[in-house]
Amino acid sequence: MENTDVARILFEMGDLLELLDENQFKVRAYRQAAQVIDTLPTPVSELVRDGTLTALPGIGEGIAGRIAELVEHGTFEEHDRLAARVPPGVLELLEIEGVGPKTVSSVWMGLGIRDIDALEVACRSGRILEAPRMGELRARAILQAIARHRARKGRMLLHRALWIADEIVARLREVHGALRVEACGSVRRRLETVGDLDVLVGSKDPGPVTRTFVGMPEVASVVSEGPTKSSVRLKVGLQVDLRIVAPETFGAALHYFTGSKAHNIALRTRALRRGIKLSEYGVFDREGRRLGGAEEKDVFEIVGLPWIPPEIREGSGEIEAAEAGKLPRLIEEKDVLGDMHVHSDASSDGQSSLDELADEGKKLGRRYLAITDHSRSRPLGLDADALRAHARQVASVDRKRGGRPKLLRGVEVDILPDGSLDLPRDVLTELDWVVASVHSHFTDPEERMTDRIVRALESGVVDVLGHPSGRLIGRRDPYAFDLQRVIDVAKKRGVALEINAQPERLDLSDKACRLARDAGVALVISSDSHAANHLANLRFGVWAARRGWIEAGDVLNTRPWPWDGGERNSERRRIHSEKREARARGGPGGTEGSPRRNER
Ligand code: DGT
Ligand code: CA
Ligand code: CA
Ligand code: ZN
Repeated sequence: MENTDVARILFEMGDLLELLDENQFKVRAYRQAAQVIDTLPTPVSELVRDGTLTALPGIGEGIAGRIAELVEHGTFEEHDRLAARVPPGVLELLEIEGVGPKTVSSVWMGLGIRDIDALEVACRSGRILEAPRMGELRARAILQAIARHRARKGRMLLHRALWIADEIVARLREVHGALRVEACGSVRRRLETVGDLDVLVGSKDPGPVTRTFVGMPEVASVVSEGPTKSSVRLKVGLQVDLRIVAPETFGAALHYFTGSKAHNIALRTRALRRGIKLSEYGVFDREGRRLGGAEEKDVFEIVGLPWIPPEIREGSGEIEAAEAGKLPRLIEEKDVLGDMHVHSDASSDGQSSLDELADEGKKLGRRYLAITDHSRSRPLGLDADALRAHARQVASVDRKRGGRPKLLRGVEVDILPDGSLDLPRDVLTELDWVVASVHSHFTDPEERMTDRIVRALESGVVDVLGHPSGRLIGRRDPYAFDLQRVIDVAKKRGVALEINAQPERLDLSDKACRLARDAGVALVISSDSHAANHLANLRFGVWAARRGWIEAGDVLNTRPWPWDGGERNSERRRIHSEKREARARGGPGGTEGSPRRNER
């Protein structure tokens, strides 16, 4: 059992207990345990085996016993007993944003609402107003949240889908006669969520490939099975489409099934104008003679274009850019030298010590890590004195380790509802790096939220705006704010915008990255790690950046630290923004006149 599965069931325990109005201490205990397990760097099964579970913060004998039972049997007795008392549809109500256990329990017990459909009907008819603390505004908000819940259902976050895709690809590669195996579709384009997986195999002998595919242990049901095309539904709910093609058409099929559909149509149209026919079976001339198709690059070559990276194949100007020789040279993970948003166990939700973080960072080849724990408004966040002491600790660990990687003294300071910062200026200016983020009052109206962020950016002590939109993909929409204005102010003030690489944030999003790039704003890609094993998530931020046409030069943490000789805040930023302006005017690496600029 994966840590995330264990955590999910523990979180569910908290919900079940709360719905059934059980002891609040117990509710909290399960949730805390879930949180700890969720961000644990080691497999929980190891701790069970070693009997060291109770060494974890907040895990007592009782819960440790249940976790052991869970790891061994996939469930535990108390959970099953509670779950049997709550209809599954009621539990699903909790997935709707803004609907907590109190509301669920009152509409379930009070109005007999047992699933989302019934909740929707009650919101529309106004019957919901009979529930306590319910008004028309809230009912309307719930209806919107139900719509969002339905829209995302069935799409999986990229990181989970990619993990599953890698397993399937690895398994099929072992099949005799499977000469080429690749995952294509949205997962290859690194879209932030994935509808289904598309796996392509090049083989002359499809039988064994198909048999292996439909017989995988993850398969819940076989949707269809045929010599060139099969589909299965996995136990986790995801559908996987398999295509098997002859090796000589593999490249053409890889291109076709990578998509996107919009890109395919645009490229095919361009090919047709040149008398070339593109399809998943190959590249052909007017007389139907095969011109190529074994390799994906053949497809581009024959239509007279350079190879276009999958991440930007969205039919949003990439073909025109390729035509004009103005494809961006997309940033790669190896370009990113450091990580600028890392939490340690000094603030409440961090799990790893400075040494553990540094060890893992070193393993991943990072040259510097900014340690950015939370400020005082967050639960157990640091006040001015605690932050000063923590910064000294960071510096001392850094000295002890000889700066490999270099540990920077930073903070993630809250932007308070009025736009002021959660710590005094003098503490902030002593640090190497200041991330400022919104963590509260997400429902402020757009203008107030924008003013709030702008005020923080204008403080002169902020280096980067953390997770700028506040979204949690599929769970929480971005708060209402004027992104373009934030971009403009960030640009003017020389403050960077973060590309937060947490798989469920990806914030800035791909689209927002492209807007920011067009405006010449400096970007920073950060993992926002809460445990050492999160540091590797940086790659998800790199992919979001690539989807946003970002090049290494757009991203500050592709440079060795100290950047530009280590000037503090405003000065350092001025230099960066001058360079970027020069580039935007068409200097080296300039992009003036490229389609993405004309597009606006
Ligand atoms: P998803 O699964 O919703 O996350 O997104 P995709 O892009 O993986 O979409 P999917 O699985 O429906 O199809 C995989 C690829 O196959 C798609 O990216 C492009 C190609 N494709 C599918 N339908 C069409 C079509 O009608 N025309 C063209 N030209 N290509 C298509
Ligand atoms: Ca797909
Ligand atoms: Ca598909
Ligand atoms: Zn944050």
